[in-house]
Amino acid sequence: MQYLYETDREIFRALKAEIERQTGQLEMIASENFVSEAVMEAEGSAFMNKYAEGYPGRRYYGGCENMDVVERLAVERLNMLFGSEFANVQPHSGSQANMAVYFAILNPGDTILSMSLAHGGHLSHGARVSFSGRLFNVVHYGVSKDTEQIDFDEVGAKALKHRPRLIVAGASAYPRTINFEEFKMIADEVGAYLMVDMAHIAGLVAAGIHPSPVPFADFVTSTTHKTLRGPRGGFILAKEQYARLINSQIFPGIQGGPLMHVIAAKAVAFKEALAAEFKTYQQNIVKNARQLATTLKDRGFRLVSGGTDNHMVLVDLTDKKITGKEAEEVLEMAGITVNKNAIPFDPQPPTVTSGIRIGTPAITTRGLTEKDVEEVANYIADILLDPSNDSLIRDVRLKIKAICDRYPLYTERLERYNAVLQREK
Ligand code: DSN
Repeated sequence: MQYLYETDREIFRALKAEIERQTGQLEMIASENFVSEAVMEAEGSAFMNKYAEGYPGRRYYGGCENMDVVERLAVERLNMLFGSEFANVQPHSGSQANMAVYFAILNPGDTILSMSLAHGGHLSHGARVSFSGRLFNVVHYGVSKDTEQIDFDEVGAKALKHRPRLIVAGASAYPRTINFEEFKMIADEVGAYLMVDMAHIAGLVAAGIHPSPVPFADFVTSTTHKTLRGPRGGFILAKEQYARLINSQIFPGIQGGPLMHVIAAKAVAFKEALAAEFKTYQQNIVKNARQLATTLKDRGFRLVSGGTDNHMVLVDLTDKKITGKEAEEVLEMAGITVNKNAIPFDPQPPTVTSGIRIGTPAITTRGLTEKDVEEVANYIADILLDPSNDSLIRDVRLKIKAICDRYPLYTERLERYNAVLQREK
């Protein structure tokens, strides 16, 4: 860190402050996680200097022999992890993975049937403000009012009525198991392709804790940095018959040079995910989320769909005297980071919301157990029920700090940063 410090103190200080923020509070944003030191080493490396447009063995630049090793390993490991026939590890993000699949099989104006953002879907599944909503004719399904789970009657009826060319399954704020087989049956009935965006649950799928979409979907897209605990990025899985089509849509279709340092870090994360401990880690994520749900319910909070099957809960705050936005802010003051989130049929606008989404992947990486989660959930409840109580917030902040000290993270890295600063004194 000496080099960064000497070259750019502003960035060094921001980096040090960020690692202190990440380690000194509880990260409970459902889509975030902490990568290993090995993943960070692979990404912060000389791999970032290399152009490698093309694919292993077929590059548009010389000097790619080490890039080929890296990308082949990433692809092999990913296929092993998910039992897939074909993988492309070049998408810079989940959105770009989705874009490549859309461009591979759709023409502008074609119809997509996907989950509404307001009911837990994702921007890149056809929200009007995203490229996907601007280029395609998008029809949405949602959850049923009674169960707050995906309404397959609605999915089936809309598929028959609108005859989409593509059905998209997958969500960013949905706490229940998704039945991919049912989606496949509907897609077959109307002759549509099925794409599953498993970004949130990829780690659970890899560990066999959530049913896999791979046997049912024509295309599976994902990010690498959520439950899967890799670097920020995306990938696409498909049947071998789509390999050339998908490859050409990523490059040269929508991307130029792949980020080889990120692909190296993805390869490391996939190796970690293939290890036996990863399954235990994923089981613990789900146990912790269930504990969070149980304690919050015991404290009088209503959860969307009544609970959770995965790594997150969605808390409905409509009967409490606090909005999602206020809840996010007050919990942050107490050292617990969550995000405001629309709940199905939310009367508030997306900038305010009536809900918060709370996830357990990152705290489980730190090592928190169900007992710790019960303690944290009680602090969350205390604060949300009495959000103007400043002394309570201060008190909880200290208790959260104590939990963080019990489960340290990136200790050596922090020591290195501090050592650099010490030399200044
Ligand atoms: N923005 C991510 C999330 O928080 O769920 C999805 O891409």
